Amino acid sequence: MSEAFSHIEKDDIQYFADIRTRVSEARHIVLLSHMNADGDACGSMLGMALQLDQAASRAISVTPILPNGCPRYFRWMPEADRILSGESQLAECQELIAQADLIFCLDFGQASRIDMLQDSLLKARGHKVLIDHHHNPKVEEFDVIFSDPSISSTCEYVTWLSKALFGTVFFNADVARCLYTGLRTDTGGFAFSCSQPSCFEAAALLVSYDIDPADIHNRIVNTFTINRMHFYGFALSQRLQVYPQKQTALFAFSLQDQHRFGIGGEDMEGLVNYTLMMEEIKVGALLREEDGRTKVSLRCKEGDVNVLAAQLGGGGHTKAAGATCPWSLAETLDKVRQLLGVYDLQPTSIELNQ
Ligand SMILES: [Mn+2]
Repeated sequence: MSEAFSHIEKDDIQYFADIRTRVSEARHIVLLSHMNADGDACGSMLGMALQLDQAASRAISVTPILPNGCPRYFRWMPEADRILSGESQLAECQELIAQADLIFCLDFGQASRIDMLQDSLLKARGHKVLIDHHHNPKVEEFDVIFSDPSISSTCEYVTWLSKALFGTVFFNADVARCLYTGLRTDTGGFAFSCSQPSCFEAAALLVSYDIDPADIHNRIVNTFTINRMHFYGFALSQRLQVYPQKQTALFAFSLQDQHRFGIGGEDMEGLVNYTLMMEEIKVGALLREEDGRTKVSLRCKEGDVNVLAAQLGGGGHTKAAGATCPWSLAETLDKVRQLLGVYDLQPTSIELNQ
């Protein structure tokens, strides 16, 4: 293995002794990740929590918290049942955040990404350590920042940072399964965001703890309900708008579309990537109506959708970004079509042979 933590900057090392001391002296540790958690959010939080259980000798509690809980697709992860939900256990989460000595913030760069827990985090007296790979973190909201958009995933970052902090003494199969999951999901199965060797070095290190990548693949990918599969068919045949002249495609779903199939936001995870499966399409979007607002996901093969997302009040990565817009589906669709330069165009119609 080459330089074990090539991403860990020399400047970062000054913080390690302090963090180790804080971990060993903490009584209450909280780990937080973002709303609508993905594999990287759940994996980095649990992978870190399982190590802190062992490292924090005096800790009374080590508590992972997600704003709207652990999604169904990731409940198989080791100790996922420990994750508290801000939505259904708000008072308990607020109290834990308030009394925490140490708070690890994983896979998000600004407090607004944790929704109803935002104020609790901003008011908390505990030492806030950010570990993240999104663009433009709000540095004033955290005490120590480990943030690098060139890293594949927060799980990779946690792999190298925890190795730098504790060595690999707390690594085991459970930790490795959690961290491998985020590495796997944030790179689309090692397809993108993995041009740096360190991504594969992290994967190699984690696989050496006797985990089964094929089993993790099945648990992540082959999870569709029958309704979700029918919804994908409906989405592709009825809701896909293609603008070849602008190399752009998008989906837009009303609340009614979602109710009809009995599916929610987590069921659409990954659907936006279907736009990019068309050879000529370079930019894809997915709009999903929620109560009183519309979520937008953006993807691209070339260019920078983080810039587009920023114009909608959101952000993310260069090739994958998103925004939560306070407008109706129709209004948001107008704005997105303007941003993508397809406002005056008609989408292609499906051409079928007779
Ligand atoms: Mn991530």
